[in-house]
Formats: sequence, structure tokens, C-alpha cells
Amino acid sequence: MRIDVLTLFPEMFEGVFGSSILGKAKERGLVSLHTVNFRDYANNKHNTVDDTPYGGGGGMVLKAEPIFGAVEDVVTRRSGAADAADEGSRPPRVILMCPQGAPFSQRKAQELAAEEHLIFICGHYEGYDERIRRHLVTDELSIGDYVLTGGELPAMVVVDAVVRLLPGVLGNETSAVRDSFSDGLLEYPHYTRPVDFRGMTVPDVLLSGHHAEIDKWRRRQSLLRTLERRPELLEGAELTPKERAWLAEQRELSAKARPSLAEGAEDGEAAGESGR
Ligand code: 4GT
Repeated sequence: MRIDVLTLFPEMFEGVFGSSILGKAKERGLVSLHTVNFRDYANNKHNTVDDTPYGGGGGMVLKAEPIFGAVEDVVTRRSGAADAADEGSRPPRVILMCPQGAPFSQRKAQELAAEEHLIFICGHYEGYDERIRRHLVTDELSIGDYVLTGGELPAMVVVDAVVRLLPGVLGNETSAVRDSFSDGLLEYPHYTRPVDFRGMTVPDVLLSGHHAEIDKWRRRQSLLRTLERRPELLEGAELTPKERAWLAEQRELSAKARPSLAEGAEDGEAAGESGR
């Protein structure tokens, strides 16, 4: 996969694209990540990329020309490349990061991970000329209902979520499949050594060696945790009729009667994890 990010602040991406899993994916040739400063495409004396809005009012608006110029240059260079010249290369997704965009999600990350070429457009401080949205962009994405000073952090979030899904990027091929959200549920609790940390213990079932019991416990913990924290996710989750019935029972139990998730003990197995 190739990813180009159009930004006025390419240096913001150096750490994120060079470190950890993304850095390794790049080194191993699983993804190529590029930043493009669209100020280089401002065809005016002072290299301005923004201007005052028609109709007046405050603020500045990112001009269409530098963004169109940068995207067209990236697309032309890409289609000239040897690997893209092979038949079957798909046109890029051109993604505008903005608060008005469609909510970004694991599902969207999976969809984007199937593409060959992504182009991100990151504005800063101000809005975009509407013609960018209407005639250049294929997707508008938001990472949540809050306003930031620029689209750079949101673009990093989306790039990270997409690249880790590419084949070969995560060492353990199953780890992306077992993530929170990939089955529509939150993850079950994890424990590692020691069994007793300052009196806070690991649920017995995890030490039992009974894999069927462990799977059952984990699944129920996932269901309970989702019910408590993000009940709206249950509507879209893939659940068996049995699981739906069990959840309905749990819903009936009052918050008091239901063993707390923090105790890790839906079957009453763990005694103390009260150290919080
Ligand atoms: C929030 C988000 C985003 C911004 C988000 C144009 C100038 C937009 C600043 C930019 N804020 N972009 N993508 N929630 N701010 O995704």
C-alpha cells in the first residue's frame, strides 16, 4: 500500500511514521508512507495556501489550487510508477480529515486496508474551499466529535489503524482479528504473571488449563464489559441466540446484584482485585 499525506507540517509525521510498528512496516516494504507539503503547489509569489472567505465573515479558507495541484501531482507520479503501471491498479481514495466527516471506525479501517493507494488531506487552523470537498475528495472522515487545530493528528490515527491491518504488519497474524471491535465487542480482561500482585489475584479459571472453560469465561467477560460500557455496540455484534438470552438475563440483574467486572468474577471465582 502507498500512503501520501498532504500537510503544511510534514515534520509532525516523522516520529509516528518512523517508530514502532509503522516504522517496521515501512522498513519491511509493506507500506510506503510519504508526506507532501502542499505549500510547494501554491503558484503565487508569497506561497499562500489560504485566503479570506467570499461573502465575508472571519477566518481563512484553504485555497483549492494548491490542494488540487498536490493531489494531481501525487496521482500522476503514482500512475507512472512501475508497480502501478501494471494493470489492475485502482484509483486512490482521497480522504479529507474534517470534523464534519463520517465517523472513523474499525469497519472503515478494514475497508481502507483493502485499497492500494490512500491520499490524506490535512488542513490547519481553518476550513477548506468547498470545491475540494465536492470535486477532489472521495471520503471525508472524522475521528470524533471534537475540534482540533489540524487534520494531522486525525490522519495519523487513521493511518495507524489501517497499516496495522495490512498482511504481515503485526507479528502475530491473529492479533488483529482478536481486537476489540473486530467482532463488535470490547475485549475481555487480560492477566500475566504474577498470580498474586499485592493481594490482587488472577481469576482461577485462567490458571485451570481448561481451554473450553477459559474461552467461555472470556466470551462472557467480553459480553458483560460491552453491556456495561458500550451497550449500543451489542446491537451490531454477532451473537448467538444463547448469548442474546444470557445477556438479557444479565441486563435484568441490577447493577448491585451483578458481580462487578472489576472483580473479574462473573462466576464468583476471584476473591480480591480491590487495589484500585
Ligand atoms: C477535528 C477533526 C479533524 C479538525 C476530527 C480543518 C482545520 C479541520 C482544522 C481541522 N478537527 N480536523 N479531522 N475530529 N480540525 O477528526
